Amino acid sequence: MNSVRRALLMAACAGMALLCQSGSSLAQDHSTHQLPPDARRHSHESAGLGTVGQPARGGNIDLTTYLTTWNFSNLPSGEREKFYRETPLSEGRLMREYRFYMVNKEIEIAPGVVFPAWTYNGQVPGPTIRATFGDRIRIRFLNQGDRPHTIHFHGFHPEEMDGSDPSQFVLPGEEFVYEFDADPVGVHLYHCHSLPLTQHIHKGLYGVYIVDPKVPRAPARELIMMMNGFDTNFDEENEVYAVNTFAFYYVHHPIQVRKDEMVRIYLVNILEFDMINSFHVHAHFFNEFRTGTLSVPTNYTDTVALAQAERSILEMKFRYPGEFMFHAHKTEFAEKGWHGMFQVTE
Ligand SMILES: [Cu+2]
Repeated sequence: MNSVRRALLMAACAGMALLCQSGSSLAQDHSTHQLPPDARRHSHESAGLGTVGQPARGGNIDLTTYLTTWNFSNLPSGEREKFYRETPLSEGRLMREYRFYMVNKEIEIAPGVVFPAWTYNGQVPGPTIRATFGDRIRIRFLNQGDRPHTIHFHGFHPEEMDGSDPSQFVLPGEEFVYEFDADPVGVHLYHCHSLPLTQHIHKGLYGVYIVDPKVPRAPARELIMMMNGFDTNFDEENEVYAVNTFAFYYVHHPIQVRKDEMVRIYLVNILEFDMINSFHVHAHFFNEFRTGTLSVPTNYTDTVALAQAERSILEMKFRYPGEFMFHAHKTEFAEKGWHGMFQVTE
């Protein structure tokens, strides 16, 4: 292709990424002779729905594993006990004990884009905590960072467990033990509450906290999604948006589900700087249980909007096999990384 035609195509594609699949693949004439087997998805990517390239540097956990991991269930036996232990209490309750540590760590948030994160246990989002209503939760938190940090939980707890007053900030090298009952039922979150708060949150110190009802919810394929973003140039605006940290990760690694099976999504918005975030799924509708606190759905829809710290449980069944997008319905966020795919099989 001559360079003038290529430049014209690329200019047109920059303005109309969604409409330029054929033009875009022509523009990438070096690679057309080696199209990967899943050409359809890759045509999405070359059309602008996704990054060019794959994670190389890493520094974070496996984000497909993250979707279905709670209470350190991703760790092999022997390793897991260093971070999580459960002991029976009276009346069927469990004591759930966790080890959390804060550590500064560079993580990759888009191919080749490394972010100097502040993390719980070396991962963003932090480890998911999950308990049954009434269980006792005890978290031993060690600050291995270089400034004061805390863990502030959403949910009931006494004042001294709130982690928000400067007198409760955990200094570098020090340890604090948070302890409270799992209450109320729902999908909640935790985050650092040190000052300045915007910085301590958007740098990566947050995670999901789920409280199950005593009578368990119906069996389902359960997925954890935290909508987040990253300010890579410190201008108090996000340059990269995602669900679960890495831009377009689930475009490259579609989430596998079965047609007609119940899919339950624990959705949390922790996005800093922007007023609102949203979740939209293509071609299907879901029941929404806002905050997950009530047993009846509060909405039946294909799009939800959440302010920071708002969250919802979404339950849906895919009626059709195939590939279906899910993304922020704030188009800017979708184009900057908050975009994924479900792959539905029979
Ligand atoms: Cu902090």
